[in-house]
Amino acid sequence: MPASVSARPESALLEQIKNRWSREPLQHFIDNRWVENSTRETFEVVNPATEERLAVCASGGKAEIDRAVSAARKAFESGPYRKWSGRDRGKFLRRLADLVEKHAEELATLECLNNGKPIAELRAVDLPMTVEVLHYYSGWADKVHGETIQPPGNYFVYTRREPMGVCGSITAWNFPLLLTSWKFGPAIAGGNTMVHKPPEQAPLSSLRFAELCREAGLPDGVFNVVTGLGETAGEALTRHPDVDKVGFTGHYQTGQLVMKAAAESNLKRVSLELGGKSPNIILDDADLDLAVRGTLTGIFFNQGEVCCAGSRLFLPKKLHDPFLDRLVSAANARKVGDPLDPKTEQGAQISQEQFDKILGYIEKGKAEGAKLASGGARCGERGYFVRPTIFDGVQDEMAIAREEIFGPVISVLPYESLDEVAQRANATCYGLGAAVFTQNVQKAHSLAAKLKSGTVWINCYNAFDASVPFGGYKMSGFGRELGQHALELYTQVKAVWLNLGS
Ligand code: TXE
Repeated sequence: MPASVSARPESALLEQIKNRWSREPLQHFIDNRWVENSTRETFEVVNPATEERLAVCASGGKAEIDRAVSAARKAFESGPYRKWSGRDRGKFLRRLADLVEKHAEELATLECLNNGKPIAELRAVDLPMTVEVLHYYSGWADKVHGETIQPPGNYFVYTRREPMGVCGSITAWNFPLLLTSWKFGPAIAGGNTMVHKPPEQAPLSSLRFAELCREAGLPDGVFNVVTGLGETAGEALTRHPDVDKVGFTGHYQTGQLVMKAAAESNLKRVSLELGGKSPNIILDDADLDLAVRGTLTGIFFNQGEVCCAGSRLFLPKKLHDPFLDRLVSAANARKVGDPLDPKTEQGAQISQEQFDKILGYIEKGKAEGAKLASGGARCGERGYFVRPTIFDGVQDEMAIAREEIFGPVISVLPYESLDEVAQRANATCYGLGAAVFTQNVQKAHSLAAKLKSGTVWINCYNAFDASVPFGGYKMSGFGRELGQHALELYTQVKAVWLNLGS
């Protein structure tokens, strides 16, 4: 990190990053070396804040996935990694955490240019949490073990917790580096090897991460990165007969394709972290300052491109006007713009496609009769910036209240009673996050129990830690990332029976 985290990234660093990644076309990182694509196919990576080309990446397909999977298989079955003890893997994860920390400013700047999110958030959230995740799983690596069981009869039984094998990982563009670490940490702690397909919109930090893995001493073939599109590289990975597991983050419809491909190939294990339409419920005794702050974080953090964004705000009639007044003035005061400016609070949306999608939902909201209380338009002339947008008077059946927008758009839904609000909050196909703001402990916990959601935040929003499981109910997916639970996705249990004689 630079001497002052309140400074812009240094211009020498910016130049160095731009020069390095604009060398074209980039290659895949397979078996600890840069590998050319088998065809001339490429895709462009754009800086969403300027709409300028940042890099040209190799568009990998079946041939590259085959090559990466065979490197990962070899490393898993017979490479030096096979001989690494859990403690060795833990030491490696610690070395990698230190290297990521050492290069944090470079990685934050690279991600800022590629993803468009504010440098301040990268320095405060994405990078520190990536380091924490690696440290956290370094601690688990030598604690993945089985149990002993004494069934009836003269037997001694023990279980072994073994790695899955070759694990595929397919991630989304909203937290490119951080999501990579969420899959990498438990996969390596569990003794697996990996083939990673980063999002085509933001693949650069994954490539740099792979280089750092090599520098930290990860043997050849253990972590491989193939850049490419979902329907080619992603599809080839999910259909590959020699991949044992795929961890996926993205849209629920893509999740369905991943499951289908897994089912039709080799029944590889699948875990899915998908979207949401998360309710944020304010009770009439809530601490208003806290609730407004939590609501802002819930919807506007990371430009609203968060799977658990609190996009449905349930407000009791009594609090409606004062709460909305505060929310609107705080939203209007948010600094939207240049992601490299450390004072910026909201950066650019990831792509033209996402930008159009969000503006399309805003038009739909207006057409369906919701009342625009703030925002509702692009910000500036260049770059994919959208003003923080608040819709009031939203009805449950409107598209903006039902569908995942994945942008800085919140719908205000008035309610009358607690029973009603719990039922309406749950009336969605999703179940990823939910929040309750109240000073009444009984109400808080009784609502928390009723909400069908993998996470419930009470008097906070978007609180995360490497040690706390995160994942979905219903169509928000299954399997838990982070915490001890994630190790279950990357290990399998073997029971060994020993006959002790009659
Ligand atoms: O997601 P996709 P996209 C939501 C959000 C957003 C929408 C579309 O609403 O507007 O999804 O975003 C890879 N087989 N979320 O199009 O397509 C793809 O290359 C295998 C919610 O980016 O799901 C990328 O690496 N892989 C979300 C990853 O899947 C395939 C985060 C995610 O892309 C594939 C992102 C296929 N057939 C978007 N097709 C969240 N829950 O956090 C695509 N991919």
